[in-house]
Amino acid sequence: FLPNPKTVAIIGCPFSGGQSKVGVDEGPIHLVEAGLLQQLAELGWQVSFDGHHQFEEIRTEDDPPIGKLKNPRFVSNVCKAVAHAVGEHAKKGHLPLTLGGDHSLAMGTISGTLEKYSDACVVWVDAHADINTAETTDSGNIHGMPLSFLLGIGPKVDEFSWVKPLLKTHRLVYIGLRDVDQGERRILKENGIKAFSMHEVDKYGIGRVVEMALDHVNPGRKLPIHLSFDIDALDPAVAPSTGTPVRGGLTFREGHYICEAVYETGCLVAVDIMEVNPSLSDKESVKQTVAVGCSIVRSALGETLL
Ligand code: Z70
Ligand code: MN
Ligand code: MN
Ligand code: MN
Repeated sequence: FLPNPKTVAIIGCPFSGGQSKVGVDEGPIHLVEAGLLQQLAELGWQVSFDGHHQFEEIRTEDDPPIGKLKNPRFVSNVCKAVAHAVGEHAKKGHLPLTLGGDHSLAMGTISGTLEKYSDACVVWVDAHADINTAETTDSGNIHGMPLSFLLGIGPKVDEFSWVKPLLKTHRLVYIGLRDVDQGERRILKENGIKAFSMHEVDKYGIGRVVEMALDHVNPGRKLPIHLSFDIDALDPAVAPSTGTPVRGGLTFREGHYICEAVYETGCLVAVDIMEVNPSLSDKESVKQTVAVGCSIVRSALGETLL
């Protein structure tokens, strides 16, 4: 799908409005400072980076909840800007790599991908399903909800009417789930959405899981793939610095294997790396998490293939 020479367009999104812990907005800055751009250049990519996105902040006082949704206008405006940025890069034939920031941003990134590739499928790697609706959410944190908007599931929220429900349920697959809310379980079941939880990773091994996941969303390996990777999919021993660590996660190799296998299809058109929070846990843990974030991205962009 991508022209040669391959260009990756980095979109740094220092944004934390989709959840309530401070610090996740510093994720992109740390990933870039750790040398991610040079590392991707060494892999043979042309790297384009226009600096981290500057968002016009809407303060919480000026952004009261809509129903249960917290910071709805701020999240909506930021995601809309990100959708535009991702869409423009994709239309130029570049591979947008979005550095989060919290996972509400995926409402923007996937909307942008679908603008250029309407038949794109999504591989969502996460401990969480992020598919709550305005009705089912307990927390009101929009980073737990992006997929319901992209799929058009649940009550319409005017503020998010710009999000076109272009993603089809059969074009979404999860890997790594282990902390799924009751309401989300019902949504997955009712909509027949394919999910490979940690149970399936144990049962079949990561090789078979990725093969089955790709067979489901991308049978002939002909469709474009958007990879959305929440760092909390990895075990907290591997990636401790994140807002909602959940034990029993993917090993270092399992996480990297997913990325390598997706790259190997030749169908990858966009990548998100989300929820790296450098303000949580000690300095060594932060360093480790940021380094893993960089190496996950390198694997997704072809590093480990001989
Ligand atoms: C919960 C919610 C979530 C990440 C937490 C948690 C969602 N299902 N996502 N941490 N990355 O609030 O909706
Ligand atoms: Mn570009
Ligand atoms: Mn997530
Ligand atoms: Mn998560």
